Amino acid sequence: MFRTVKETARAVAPVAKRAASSNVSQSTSSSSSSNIALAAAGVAAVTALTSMNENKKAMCAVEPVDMAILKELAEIKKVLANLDPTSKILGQIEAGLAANPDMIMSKHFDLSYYNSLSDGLKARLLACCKSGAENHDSGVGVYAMQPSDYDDLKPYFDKVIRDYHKIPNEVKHVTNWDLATVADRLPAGGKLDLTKLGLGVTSMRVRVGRNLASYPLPGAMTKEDRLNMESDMVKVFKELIEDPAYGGNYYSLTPGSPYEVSEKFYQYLVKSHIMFKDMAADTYLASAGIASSWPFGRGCYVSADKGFIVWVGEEDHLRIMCMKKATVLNDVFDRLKSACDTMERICGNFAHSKSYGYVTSCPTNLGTGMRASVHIKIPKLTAGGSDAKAKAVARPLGLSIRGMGGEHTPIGADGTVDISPSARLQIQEAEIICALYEGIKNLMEEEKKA
Ligand code: ADP
Ligand code: CIR
Repeated sequence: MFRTVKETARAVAPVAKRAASSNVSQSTSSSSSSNIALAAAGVAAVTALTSMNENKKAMCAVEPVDMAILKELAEIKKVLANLDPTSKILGQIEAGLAANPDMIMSKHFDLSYYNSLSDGLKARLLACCKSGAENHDSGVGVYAMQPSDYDDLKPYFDKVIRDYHKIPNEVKHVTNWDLATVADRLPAGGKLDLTKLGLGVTSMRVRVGRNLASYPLPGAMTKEDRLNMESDMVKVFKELIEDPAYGGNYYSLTPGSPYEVSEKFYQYLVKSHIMFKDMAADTYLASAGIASSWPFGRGCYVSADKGFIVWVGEEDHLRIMCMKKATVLNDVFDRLKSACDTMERICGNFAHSKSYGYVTSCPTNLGTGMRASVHIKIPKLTAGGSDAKAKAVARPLGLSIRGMGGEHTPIGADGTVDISPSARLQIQEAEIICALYEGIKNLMEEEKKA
């Protein structure tokens, strides 16, 4: 083993050296495939070196470490890190795998597939992988940049998607909102009534992520794209505002927009769970380019009764949602279906993939793009202020636990959490809302037992 590693390091060292010097002497924007291959060889050399170094104590009885190679390769590593962006990101992906072997992006990044691509597709793949390359604590680490990325880079994305969504075979996603098709899972009368589970008025929300086929996905949008898309959406919202079934207002964060709101009002909207948080603070979204040009092109439409909301310019072009403090889940689900139909009629078809359903920036949201959640109190499962036990109990029930302000926020001091079915892909919309109802029932039983 030691000999093999060392031999590898020896074999690739001259190649890596050439990579370093050839890149240094060339323009920094060079990304020719030969440079990439050389840089990749450099990265391999560094990996071999690292492994060799780690093993040196155990192996020194066999043969001492060659300090000259060690020094030489450390220098190459430094040069590679400052080379053209292509070499840099390949090195970051490699380092990401070492730092976090479970990260889905780097786990499935296959250099031979990458090398088989055209220069254009290579650049597109690396752009998708940038977030995980720069944030080694990512769980997924990859965001699509164009609606067509999932299909054009299918050999890579299919592995990522099947791994995250735990789909062993070919993905076959079907869109179906019709609750009549899941009648066997509904209580008699078809109502998903939370009072039957012992709950009172509950804060419920169902959202879907949607993207317009005519723009790049948020990670690749220019400031101009963002402003143009917001203008297109303002035309759509004007139609809704004139419709008595919707009414309401559009609130923009774009400086100078006729719909611009004050910082104070924006904070009120965030606190009221109506508007999204400052994305620039999210390092995953920032690395992906999704948070770029903040706050330009960002805003939200709110219906007159505040129950129907559309976010513009967050992780997806649109997040369309219905919210209500009520007792029957069907209310928000049925209203969202009808509102999505209205939106799609006005906006034109949303970006869609034959294999993966509705296209979203993050592969975790593909398919339905739907998250259906309620805020419920589980003080025993969250005793001591930690959500660890609640998460451990919720996972096998197919539920995710989030904080009161959404993802990556703390749970309520009184033990209130946000719960939602985790599945988004190869599950139908109608099944998700049933899964939420069943999940609430199961989690409350666990709370009683705790
Ligand atoms: P998303 O659900 O779109 O993935 P987040 O988890 O960040 O994004 O949540 C977005 C906002 O929606 C947050 O302010 C969160 O508190 C709010 N929210 C989510 N579910 C509910 C709910 N059932 N009731 C009230 N607010 C909710
Ligand atoms: C990660 O990989 O951990 C982040 N990119 C977040 C992934 C979760 N998905 C999401 O927020 N839509």
